[in-house]
Amino acid sequence: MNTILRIAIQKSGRLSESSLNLIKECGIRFSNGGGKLKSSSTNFPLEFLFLRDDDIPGYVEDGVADIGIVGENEMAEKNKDIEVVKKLGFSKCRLSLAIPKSDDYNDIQDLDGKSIATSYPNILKSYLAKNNIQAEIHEISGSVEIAPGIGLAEAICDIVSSGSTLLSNGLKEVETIFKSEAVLIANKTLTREKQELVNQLTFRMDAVQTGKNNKYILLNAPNDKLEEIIKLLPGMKSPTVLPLARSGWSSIHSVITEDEFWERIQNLREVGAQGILIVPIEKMIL
Ligand code: PRT
Ligand code: ZN
Repeated sequence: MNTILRIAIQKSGRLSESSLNLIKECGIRFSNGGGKLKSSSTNFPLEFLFLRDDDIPGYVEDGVADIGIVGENEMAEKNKDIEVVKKLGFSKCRLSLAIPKSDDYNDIQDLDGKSIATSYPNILKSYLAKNNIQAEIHEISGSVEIAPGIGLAEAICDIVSSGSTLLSNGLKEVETIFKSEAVLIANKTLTREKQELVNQLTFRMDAVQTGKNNKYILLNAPNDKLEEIIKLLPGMKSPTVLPLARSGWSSIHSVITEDEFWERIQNLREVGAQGILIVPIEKMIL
């Protein structure tokens, strides 16, 4: 029988769309309409299970799913015996402690003896223990940000992204205790055949991610500036240099990372680059 890999994806929520987009960008076709619980790919041996994110680490540990996509926060909280295959770079957020805006705060000692509401009791417990803080943890499953306002707790520990939820609830962020992004997780006892499918999938994911982190750059420059420009654009091996129809000029093609992009463009203009074109890269294999 042909081996089929099972992936658990969040059914609906903040991880769903980006998870499915990543799989589509890997060239894997499937249908996920109609709120189905399961689906299969038509061109890759992959079966999808659509679940609540809270259940994904457990299902991957049990082998109901072979791999899954979850936030690192959920994975750390559930503390299952699973493997992180790779970080996926989306759904970035942090787990932070926050208190009412008007309360004084100097350091973590100020939370000693206080009550803290959270949906992440395990991560919070270990953070407090590491810092020798005794606090009463109230585990609640949602709307944590309203806890101080209704008198349930004096502080909260919750996921923060833009910070606007804290702000609109009269709270201020005082400590970041955990940083998170989406990760691909896997069962630790996959068969060799399934591991091979995971390798094929992560090879494609790497190509998509590397493509996103880089841009293709084309520019024109006078030949006497080529050396300086090449120093600024090392490229994958070295840049391509092609002569222009106009004598004394060349076209230079290379790859540039997203992080250093604006600084490099500035430097390139300063040394005489003209007609700079930047093109997105769909996939990049190093
Ligand atoms: O139904 P299911 O259990 O599957 O989903 P869920 O409601 O538990 O999770 P969901 O979809 O809200 O989030 C899934 C994952 O996305 C989380 O586990 C995090 O890893 C990640 N993530 C990224 C976030 C956020 N950003 C985020 N902003 N998860 C939650 N939030 C919430 C936070 O709880 C708070 O209420 O957004 C609010 C804060 O956002 P800002 O922008 O106002 O700071
Ligand atoms: Zn959840």
